Amino acid sequence: MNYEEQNARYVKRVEDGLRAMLPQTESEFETGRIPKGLAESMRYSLLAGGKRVRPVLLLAAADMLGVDCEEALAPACALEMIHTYSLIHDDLPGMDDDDTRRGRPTNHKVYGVGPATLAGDGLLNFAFECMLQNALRYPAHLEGHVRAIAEVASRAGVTGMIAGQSIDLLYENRQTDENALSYIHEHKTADLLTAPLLAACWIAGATDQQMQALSSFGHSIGIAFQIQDDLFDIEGDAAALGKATGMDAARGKMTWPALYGAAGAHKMEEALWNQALSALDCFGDRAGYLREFTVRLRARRA
Ligand code: GRG
Repeated sequence: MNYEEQNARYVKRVEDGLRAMLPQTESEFETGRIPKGLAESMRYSLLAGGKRVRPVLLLAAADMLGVDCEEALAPACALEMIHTYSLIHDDLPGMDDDDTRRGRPTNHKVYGVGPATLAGDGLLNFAFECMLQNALRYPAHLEGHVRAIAEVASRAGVTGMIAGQSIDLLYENRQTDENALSYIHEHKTADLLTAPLLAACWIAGATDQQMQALSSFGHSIGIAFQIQDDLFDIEGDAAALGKATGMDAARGKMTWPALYGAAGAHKMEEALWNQALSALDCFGDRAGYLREFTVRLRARRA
C-alpha cells in the first residue's frame, strides 16, 4: 500500500470512529445519553475537518509496533477529542477570543460562551471515558492501556498542555524570553503530539529504545510544527489556514519569529524536521509511513 492509500485509511478510520463514538442524539434529556444540544455542539467542532494529526500518529505508531488498529482506535479518537476541546477553549473570549477555526465560526460564536465551555469540558471527559471503556475490552493488555491513559492525562494536563497554555497567558505582552518560549511550545504543543506516540508504545509494550526514539520524534515534530504555525501567522494565507493571520503580534504573543526573526525561525524549523527524521532510524523500513508523514507535514502550507 502506498502512502496516500495508507493515509486515507487512517483518516477514514478516525472520521468513522469519531462519528460512531459521538453520535447525534434526539432527546434533550434522557438518562445515559448526551443531551441533544450538548452533543450537537461537541460534534460541531469535532467533525469540522482538521488534519487529524494526533490520532493518525497514534494509529501509525501502533501499526508500526504491531498493535491491532481496532484496539488503538479509541485512544486515537480520544486524542482528537482532547485536541478539539483545547481549540474550543483556546478560542473563547477569556483566551484568544477568535471568530474562526477550521474554516468556520468558532464554537462560542455559534452556541454561546457557556455552551462552548461545556462542549470543551464534555469532549475532555468523554475522551477519558472512551479510553477507559476501551481498556476494559482488552484485559490481556490492561496495564499497557492504563499506562497509555496516564501518559495522555499527564501530557494533556497540568504539567503538560494546560501548563504550557497557562504560561502562554502569563507571558502575554511581556518581553520575549527564550526559556519561557521553549517551555510554552514544549508543553502547549509538543506534549500533545508526543502523547499519541507514547500511548501507542505503552499499548504495544514497546522497548525503552523505541519509547525514547518516538519521544524524541514527537518532541521534534511538535516544536517544528509550532514554529511553522508561528510562521504561518506572519507569512500564511488566512483563507487556506481557515483562521485569521497576524494575531500573534496583535496579542503581544511570544513567538520564535519574534525572537529570532523569520529567517532564524525557518532555520530552526528545518533542523528540527531533520532531527525528527533521524529519530526514526532505529525502526528501519517499518517507519516508512511516519517518515513520509513528517516530510508532508514539513511541506504543508496550511
Ligand atoms: C485551552 C488548555 C488549553 C490549551 C490550548 C492547542 C492550544 C492549547 C491552543 C491552540 C492554539 C495553538 C496555535 C496551539 C499550537 C498547536 C497548534 C498549531 C494547534 C493547531 O493544531 P492543528 O494544526 O489543527 O493540528 P487542526 O485544526 O488541523 O486539528
